[in-house]
Amino acid sequence: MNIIKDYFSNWSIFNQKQTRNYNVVFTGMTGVGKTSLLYKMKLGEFIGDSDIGRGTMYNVEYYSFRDRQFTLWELKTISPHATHVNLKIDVLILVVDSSNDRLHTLQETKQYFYDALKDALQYSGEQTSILILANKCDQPNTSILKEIEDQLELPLLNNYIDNNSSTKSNHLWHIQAVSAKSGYGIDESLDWISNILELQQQNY
Ligand SMILES: Nc1nc2c(ncn2[C@@H]2O[C@H](COP(=O)(O)OP(=O)(O)OP(=O)(O)O)[C@@H](O)[C@H]2O)c(=O)[nH]1
Ligand SMILES: [Mg+2]
Repeated sequence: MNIIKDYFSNWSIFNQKQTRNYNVVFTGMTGVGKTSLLYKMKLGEFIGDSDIGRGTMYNVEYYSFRDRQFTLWELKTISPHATHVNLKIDVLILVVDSSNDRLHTLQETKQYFYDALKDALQYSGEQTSILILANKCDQPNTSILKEIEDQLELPLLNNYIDNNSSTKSNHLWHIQAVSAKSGYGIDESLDWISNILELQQQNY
C-alpha cells in the first residue's frame, strides 16, 4: 500500500495544496497606465509603448506573489466581462493618472470612479477592497495624493458603498503613488493587496 502511496505522492498534482485564486481587477480611464501597471507587476518591466496588451478590450494574466495566485484583469468596462466569466472581484484597483498632463480632469475621473465602483460592487463579496493607484508619479508636477483623495471624496467611500451594495460590510481602501515606469510603489501595492487578503481570510 505504501508503495502505491509513494508512487502517487511523487506526482506533483497529488502534492499540490489547493490554493485559492484571487481576482484583481484594474480599471480606470483611457491612458492612465492600466496595461503598463499590470505588466510591470507581471513581468517586472515597463512595456513602454510596445504593442503588449494594447488595443484589446481586456487583458488577463496570471501572477503569483507571496504564495498566492492572482488573476490580474484589465477591464475597461466591468459588467460585460464580469458577467461573461462569472467573475468574483477580490480587489478592485482604480488607476488614476496623477500627472498634470492627464487626459481627463479629476472631476471626470471621480464620475468614472463611482460608476465603475457601483458596477464592480455587483461582483464583489462581503468585503470590498479598493486600491487607488496614482500612476505616473515619475512625471514632474504630479498631483499630491491629498488632492486626489479630496477630489475623489475618498473619505466618503464607505458611505457610498454601503448605500450601493446589498450587504453592510467592511470596506478597505488605500491610495498609493506609483510609477509603472520607475517601479516606484509597486511592491508596496502588492504588499497592501497581500495583507488585505490575509485580513479577509481571517475574518471569514
Ligand atoms: N511617464 C510615465 N508614463 C506612463 C506610465 N505608465 C504608463 N505610461 C504611459 O502612458 C500611456 C498609456 O499607458 P497604458 O498602459 O497603455 O494605459 P491604459 O490605461 O492601459 O490605456 P487604455 O487601455 O488605452 O485605456 C503610454 O504611453 C505609457 O507608456 C508611468 O508610470 N510613467
Ligand atoms: Mg490598456
